[in-house]
Amino acid sequence: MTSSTERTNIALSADELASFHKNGYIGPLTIYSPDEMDQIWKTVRREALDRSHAAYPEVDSGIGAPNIFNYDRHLDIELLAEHVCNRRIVDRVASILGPDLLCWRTEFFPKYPGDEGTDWHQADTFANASGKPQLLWPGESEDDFGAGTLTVWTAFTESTRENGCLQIIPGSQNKMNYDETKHMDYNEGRINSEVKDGVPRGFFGYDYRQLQVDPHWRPNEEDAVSLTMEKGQCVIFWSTLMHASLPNTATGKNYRMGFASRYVPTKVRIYPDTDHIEEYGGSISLENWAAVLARGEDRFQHNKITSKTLKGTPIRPA
Ligand SMILES: O=C(O)CCC(=O)C(=O)O
Ligand SMILES: [Fe+2]
Repeated sequence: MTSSTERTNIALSADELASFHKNGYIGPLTIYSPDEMDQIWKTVRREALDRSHAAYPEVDSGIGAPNIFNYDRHLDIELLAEHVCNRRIVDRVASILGPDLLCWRTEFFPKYPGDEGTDWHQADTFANASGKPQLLWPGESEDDFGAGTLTVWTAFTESTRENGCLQIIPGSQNKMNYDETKHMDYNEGRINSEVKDGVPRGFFGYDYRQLQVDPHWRPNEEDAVSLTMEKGQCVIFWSTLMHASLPNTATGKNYRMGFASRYVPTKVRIYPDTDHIEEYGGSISLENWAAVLARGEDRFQHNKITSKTLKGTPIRPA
């Protein structure tokens, strides 16, 4: 296959794009074969234990705990830097956001047997936990409804209903049911303690219901779709789409590991007037943070961009 045919094949088709605009998500899409994914995850899992070059090395929390110290490991782990620039991902994201793309955040989302599901939520400015907008689209003021970010959630292990797959409500991306300027209080003791509409769920120590615009509203769970995925598949969705996950009710070693990469076009301002973030009971300095130009070029220069990992290896945009 020539590279030009491959490029045409990787972009979203007209039908896929139409479906994305209607439903707010597209997928599952295959990025890696299950064997390739196994190999990548095996290496990443081992390398993640070495935090000596991590952007936020303060606390050794391992990748068992979803918290801010596990943000942005693509900045020090080469395979993750390659993942966020993978053409199978970024060419599809470019079909939606345009050719010039920044990856501004990655996060591990593990669910181990016994873990609660993730609360239903939507994120637009990402002020949800930190209290301060983390994204500002051109022309958007801090209180407006903006466009959020595109999240590419890749199943690093198989993701099933039993081990806590992602759920979404198709078409819910254009109306925010949550007000990110409201406050949520963090309480570690809340983890694994609540059942919401019959499902054990929480938001990693927060209760996302605290942000509801209407405290009496309930998500329409009958409309929810459970996104089961083979390892190596991903789903692309607006962060403003209603999303959640099921609890992991499996036993033994059946954990699911999601890896979320978040993209915006280069015109967006990331972390405006912010030098640190406080979320999930921790605080990190953004001194080592930089966006990665994952595709195309940066004609705006609004944001700090790095072309190397924190270990000094080159990062090559697609
Ligand atoms: O994996 C999960 O449970 C939640 C993922 C999520 O909220 C996200 O990727 O934005
Ligand atoms: Fe989310």
